[in-house]
Amino acid sequence: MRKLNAVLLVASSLMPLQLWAADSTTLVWFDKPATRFDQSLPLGNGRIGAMVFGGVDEERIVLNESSVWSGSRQNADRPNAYESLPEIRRLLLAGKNVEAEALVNKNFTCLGPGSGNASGANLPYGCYQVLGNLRLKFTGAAGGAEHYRRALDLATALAEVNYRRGGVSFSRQHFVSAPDEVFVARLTADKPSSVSFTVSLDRPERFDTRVSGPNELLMTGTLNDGHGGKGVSYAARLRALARGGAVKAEGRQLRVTGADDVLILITAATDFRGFAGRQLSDPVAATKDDLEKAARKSFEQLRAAQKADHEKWFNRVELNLPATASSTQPIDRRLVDFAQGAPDPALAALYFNFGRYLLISSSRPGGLPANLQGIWAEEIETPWNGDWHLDINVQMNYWPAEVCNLSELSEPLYRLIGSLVEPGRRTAEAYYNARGWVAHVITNPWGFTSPGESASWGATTSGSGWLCEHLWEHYAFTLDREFLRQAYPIMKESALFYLDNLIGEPKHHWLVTGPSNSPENAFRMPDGRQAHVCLGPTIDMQFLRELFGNTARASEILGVDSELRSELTAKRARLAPNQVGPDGRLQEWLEPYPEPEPTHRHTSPMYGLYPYHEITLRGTPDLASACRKFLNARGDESNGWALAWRINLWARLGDGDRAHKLLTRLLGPAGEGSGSLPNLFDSCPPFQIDANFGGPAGIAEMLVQSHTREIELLPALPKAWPAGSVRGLKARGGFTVDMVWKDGRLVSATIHSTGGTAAQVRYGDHVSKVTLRKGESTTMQL
Ligand code: FUC
Repeated sequence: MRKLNAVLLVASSLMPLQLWAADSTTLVWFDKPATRFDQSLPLGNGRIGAMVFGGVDEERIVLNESSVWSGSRQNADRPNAYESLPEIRRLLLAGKNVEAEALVNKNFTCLGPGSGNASGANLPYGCYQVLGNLRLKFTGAAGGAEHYRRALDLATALAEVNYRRGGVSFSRQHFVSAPDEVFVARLTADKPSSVSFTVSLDRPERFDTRVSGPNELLMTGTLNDGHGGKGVSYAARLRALARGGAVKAEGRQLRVTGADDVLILITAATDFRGFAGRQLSDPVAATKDDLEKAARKSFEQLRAAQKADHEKWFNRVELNLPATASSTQPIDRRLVDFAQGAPDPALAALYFNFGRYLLISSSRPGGLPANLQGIWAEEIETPWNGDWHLDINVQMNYWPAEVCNLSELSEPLYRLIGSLVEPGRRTAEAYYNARGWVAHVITNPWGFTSPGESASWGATTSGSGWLCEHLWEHYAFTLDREFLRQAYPIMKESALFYLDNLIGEPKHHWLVTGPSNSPENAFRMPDGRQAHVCLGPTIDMQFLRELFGNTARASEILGVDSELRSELTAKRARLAPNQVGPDGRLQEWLEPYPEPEPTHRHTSPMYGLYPYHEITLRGTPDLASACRKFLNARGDESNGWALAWRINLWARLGDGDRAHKLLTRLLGPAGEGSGSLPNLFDSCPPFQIDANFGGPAGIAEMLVQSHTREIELLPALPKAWPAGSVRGLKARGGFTVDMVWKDGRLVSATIHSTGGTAAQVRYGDHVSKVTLRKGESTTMQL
């Protein structure tokens, strides 16, 4: 691969800097310590997270554990809410949306107090919280630090801090190991007896740290369950293993003096016993057990196991884009230069790799899914409770998983979906007197499925249907029939819910949902008043065509439920169609209502273009053109995740340069607004990880698409990437795609089959058929 990389650099018209080629796409580095969370470097094993600041006088490392969630189960469903449903619907059918919305607010929201609002830390809804801070205060060396460098290697998941101070070179290496369930830091110096510091563990609240052994600290605490009782209990245990010098307890901290080098191990656990995680009852004992096991291994053994584990995922895909002079810089300056117009194609590859890295680090089979901040949070009250939002955000987190060959890492999302079925059935009954299950806009580890507390955003019913897309797409990529067999009942019950909730609208007698919303957007009624609650928003109709279609297809593949299949197929045909408004835009609602905010961040009616694919360039050119008009009117300025969605949308419209323009905007330094924070985390604002996944999914979508029963190569290659190569991207039907391109043209493509099916491969107007058995490959030279 290195060789290929070098060839590409020479081929590139951009200034080649071969030396930096590999690093510029896999290394995020700074020449100074972080003073803020959004400058620190993320590490994680899916469960334990760490953010490395790299201070020279004092180091702070923010620690996380994915199940540190306050709150607990609650019954937020309004009993007998369904009694209001006929009247809400009557008002909507009579065009009295404002009055219907008032009734939704009165009788059709969740039960409080404060369920699902943005400050759930001490409420039953709960909040994802920081585990704590590891603090090291260095003693001994004086003066300023020279040759400072703090780097995160995405390829091997290692964060390093190096500097020289008082004539001594200091070095720190950090990683979080999945195989050994441990955070590891090693502190070394090039002169004996030079490593001296105190070490402590703390948290903004609800913690007790004590010395639990000659070289050990134990921090424990119990979170608020929101009902005035005990919630999740956590434990974090640290051991400092010094070579040379001494480690001694000092109050509630440890003091290391005059060591040659020191190994710090931290284990963490909670007693969360919900839909995912380790199902422990004694986190204190678990941290002891994990620590004893890890401490029996050397640093080299721990690192070898962690590196091999990370590489197993990371090396499945490789994207090479040319490096330039800009690519050699620290990441904060690189972002600024790029925003000012300096070419740096390798930065897109770095961003792509960072997204894959973050998924590997925040979502592992058996664990909880990546939340609004992945697993990285420094707060007790994390923005939006660090939960799972179901009207784009958690879904976007998993957009890159299939195409980027990290299919198995979606398993936590499937667990979450499965966990919503039972509470979702209760919600379906309480509000809609319906069969099946429903989830609205937000959820948490406690099975929250009720509507949100305000009709303006909380009445959206697309959450559960949108989640089911991920079940089908996993099958579409992998052809894993056993997975489909397990997923089918969840899809079926979701479809049953919507079947029971379709009503005929009076004008065309189309079947529509209602009450519902076009996520978080408002419109004006003919009398000028503003409303959100409506019948049949376009997104609902699109995801229902998708859900009904996929469920019917699954029932056919599995040979079950033929009657239901007929019903789904018949009702699907009667759903309100996509409509083009008088101004040529794809319409967002049943009527071409004017909007108070024409550049609203959500692009919900684009759901049919991406992630679903009922609107395609060649299949429905008129609708594709209506999407283009819609997107032009929405504009290119928006929140982080909204920019990321637009990248995918323009890629589906075959406009690589527009997609690249939005990627450039997403990579722009965020400041107080949207874009990229110095450590490459996405700013919504504030920090929200969805665009870190949606952006890379968009990059993949620019390179290969497979939603039209064809594998399309380089469907949206921007002029900014004239040369490059990619290996390992996935296409639906069980294919892996490798490509090399030069001067903006495809040079060669290799298609590997893992599914043993036939495919049509397209490059521009050039179409060819390939039929491969499982394990076979074919290479096309152009
Ligand atoms: C959705 C978005 C907001 C924010 C929140 C977490 O509600 O509309 O912008 O991203 O999720």
